[in-house]
Amino acid sequence: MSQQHLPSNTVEFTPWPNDIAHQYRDKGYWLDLPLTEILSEHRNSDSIAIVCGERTYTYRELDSASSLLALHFCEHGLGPGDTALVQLPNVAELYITFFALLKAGIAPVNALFNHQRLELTEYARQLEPSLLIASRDHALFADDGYLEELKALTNIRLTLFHRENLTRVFDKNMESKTTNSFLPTNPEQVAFFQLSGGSTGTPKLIPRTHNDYFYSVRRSVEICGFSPSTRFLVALPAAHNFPLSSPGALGVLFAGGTLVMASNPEPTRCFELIDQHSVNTTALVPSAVLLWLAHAATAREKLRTLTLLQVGGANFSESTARRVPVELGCKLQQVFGMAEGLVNYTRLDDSDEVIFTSQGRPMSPNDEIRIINSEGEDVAPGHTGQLITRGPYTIRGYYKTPQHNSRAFDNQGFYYSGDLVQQTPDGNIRVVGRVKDQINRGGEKIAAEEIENLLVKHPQIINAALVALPDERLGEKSCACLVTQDEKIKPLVVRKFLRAQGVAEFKLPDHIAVLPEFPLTAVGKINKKALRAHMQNL
Ligand code: AMP
Ligand code: DBH
Repeated sequence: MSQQHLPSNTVEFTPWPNDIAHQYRDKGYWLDLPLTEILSEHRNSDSIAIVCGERTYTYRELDSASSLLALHFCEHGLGPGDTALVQLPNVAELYITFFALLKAGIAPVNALFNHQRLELTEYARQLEPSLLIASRDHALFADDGYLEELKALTNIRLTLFHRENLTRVFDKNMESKTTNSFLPTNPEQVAFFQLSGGSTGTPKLIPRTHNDYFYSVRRSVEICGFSPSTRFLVALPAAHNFPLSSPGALGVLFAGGTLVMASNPEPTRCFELIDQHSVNTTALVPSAVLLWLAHAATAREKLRTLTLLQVGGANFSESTARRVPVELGCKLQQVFGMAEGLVNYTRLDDSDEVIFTSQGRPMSPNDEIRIINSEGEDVAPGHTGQLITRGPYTIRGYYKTPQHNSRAFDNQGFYYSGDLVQQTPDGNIRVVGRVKDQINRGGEKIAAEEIENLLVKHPQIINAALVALPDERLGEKSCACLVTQDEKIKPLVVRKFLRAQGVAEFKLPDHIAVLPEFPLTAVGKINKKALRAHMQNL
């Protein structure tokens, strides 16, 4: 499927075929409403939408602050066809900004707060944003050096900083004079970009339309039973697809509940927030669950109000899963999702067996999944194969990467997830491995090729292969295997070299090993399977 060529005030993406789009509309999945409608039902409510440190925002204030900010964008001549690069920590302003951009028809990418120069520059290169929204609390923006670099690379016309000019625009004491008469982009067009964990040299952007994303949020809310009484702790990086949409913050706001912001999943502070704000629901990655379990041994009473813990993003062992209700005193829901679309949930009324031993099943009746072998044939029931999928909220192509798209999607529009799964007779999915060249470091994904490309730029490094090694806490850690000119090359030097290239900290190799040569496959590629086995046996 080729990318659609559109008028200049729209953003490019690969559309669903017309007949399929019709079906999704007929079934009521696509409502042709913009994502801003997430706020519509509770727009005038004085109940609390967001608790962020000492500050709170009611629904009315959230709506009015985002309108003021949208107006500010419009006054600067920004609107449909424009894109924005946003990097904010876990603060209320992240959602205010998100809704403001949607209202003004500007399509943002929300970079994670731990992304560094390399990632941001790549997103900017691909998106050519007209607007930058960032935080001076991030080392990159502490002074204007990097900002100037970005400006030289792009056409950024407006820059707003958190707690500086961004916050002044919508100071919550200012009553909105606006009437919400903005024009978001057409609901079948791109609303914003999600980030892919990736498995290739360059990070990929995921265009999500209003129609598809809104459906995924509404359906998630239905499955997870979110309601006005949901009090959700945002502890994972807020821009990530899981805490944003499964049902995440957008689900909470759609349901009329309350968000409580935590800067990260560190248990001491999170337990206090849960206690103080009667939080009943949250979403974590498995490595954070382990920290919470350890902390709960002495502070369990702080979790009195917690009723539901969603866990996803990386492999979650059955033995840890079984500890959740016993030691944290709440229900467990497993979530297996991807920013490209498909999200699987165990259902709240599933048996313990399903909840503890599977990662759930697709949320939509129209999610099509196939589990295939390396020849592309469906495996026998219960056998292991790669999960491929298409459906009403799974993208048909990454942004502006035709070559990669021809590999990541087949001509039927199925997305190749790279995950190895099995399906149980009752239709639930177990994630058992992966074929994509990626390390899943406690839910943070590292594309091996991206780091290998950086490593071989070092004059002493002849060849590099990044592989996953098992880790008790994170599930996996990364190990950079190097063939070098100087076998005494110091790990410190290698890490410093990578850091100097501006790569996010979590992508720096945990281990570095120098080898005389790499095991090769029959065709002469690095045999990563053999390499991983070799490293594990050392
Ligand atoms: P991303 O590309 O960053 O959106 O990450 C999506 C990937 O995370 C999936 O394709 C899986 O590899 C992994 N993942 C997400 N949820 C789970 C889970 N519950 N169990 C195992 N792996 C998961
Ligand atoms: O890991 C993920 O990307 C993920 C996990 C759970 C996701 O995107 C989601 C739920 O929506």
